[in-house]
Amino acid sequence: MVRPRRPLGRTLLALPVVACLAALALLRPAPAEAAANQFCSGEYLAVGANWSLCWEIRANEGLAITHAFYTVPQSGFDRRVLSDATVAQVFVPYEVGQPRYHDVAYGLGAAMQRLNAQIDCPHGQLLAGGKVCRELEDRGLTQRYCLEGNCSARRGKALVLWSSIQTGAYNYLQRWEFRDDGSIHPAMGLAGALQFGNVAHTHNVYWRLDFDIGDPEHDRVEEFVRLPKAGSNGLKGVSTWNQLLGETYRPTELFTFRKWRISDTVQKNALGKPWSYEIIPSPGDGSLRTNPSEGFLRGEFWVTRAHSNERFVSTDQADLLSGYLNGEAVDDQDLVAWYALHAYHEIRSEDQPYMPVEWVGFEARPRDFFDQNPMQ
Ligand SMILES: [Cu+2]
Repeated sequence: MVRPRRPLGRTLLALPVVACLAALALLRPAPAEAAANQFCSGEYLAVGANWSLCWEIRANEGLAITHAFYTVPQSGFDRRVLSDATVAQVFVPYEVGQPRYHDVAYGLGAAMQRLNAQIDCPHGQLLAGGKVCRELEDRGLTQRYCLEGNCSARRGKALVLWSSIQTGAYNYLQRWEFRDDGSIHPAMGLAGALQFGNVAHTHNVYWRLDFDIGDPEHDRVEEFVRLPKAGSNGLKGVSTWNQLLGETYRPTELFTFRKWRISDTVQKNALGKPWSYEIIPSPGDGSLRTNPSEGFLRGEFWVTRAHSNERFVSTDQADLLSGYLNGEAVDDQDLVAWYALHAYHEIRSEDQPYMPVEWVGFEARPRDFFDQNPMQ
């Protein structure tokens, strides 16, 4: 089975299916705080689990989140978190050197498959002609507190949008999960059948996240580091956040608990701490480094100034992401965070005849975005 290949020029110029909605959003003034229904309506508006979202299908990136607000109607809480969240590449090189697939360049949106209401989306609604499932999921126990034998507990909810994309023999499940605690869980499910039998390969999934916490401007990016305290014989530790001052890339580093956050330089919570969202690497994730022609593999986290024409990581011919690093300052600006996960696929017997779904995903969660746990 051969994957569909598309000419570079055509794929990169493809317009969103609901371009008219995006155009409408551009025409309206963007208030610092306003629910997503200011920007979209009908099936493109998803509401639940304290979130209001706008979404669309794009030819290249597939299912895209175009606005995300954390919204609690009862209390009037209504605050922007994201303005644009997409999958910016799924790069799949095989260990024998070839092929090296750049699936977003070929078009995830064009390869979306219809879902089955009973099996794929039993508790939700099928949208976009059956290509998108919107569900409000029970996500299990989220709190439990006991005092003198009296216990209280609560279960959580998540607003989920997902779709199924055929890439050769594979099926990707593109999933966006927004939880009632304010956390966001982007994920890609690897499913379908093996493309080439017993040939190991990696699935390098890149997300592009335009965090606009409170408003689109005034973003800052910081990196967390934890080190043993000098002179403590390893028994004490110290940690801090270091600001990244220019466009850059950073590799994952699990032994210092490295993670990143995007914060607002103006807005602070009731404790005087800046509103922020942090990206938590998945502990089981690895890394892949090849050669300079695939420079986008140098780091897992990238930060760039937000430019609407900088949307993709790579094509068959080019390392685009590295080209976006051109020395622009990233303090107090509108920024985009890029985050990559690498799934090493060592073939196992259980991958035949159809693979069990394997999820590749991470968490972006609020840090001082609220004054306290928002689910009280
Ligand atoms: Cu695989």
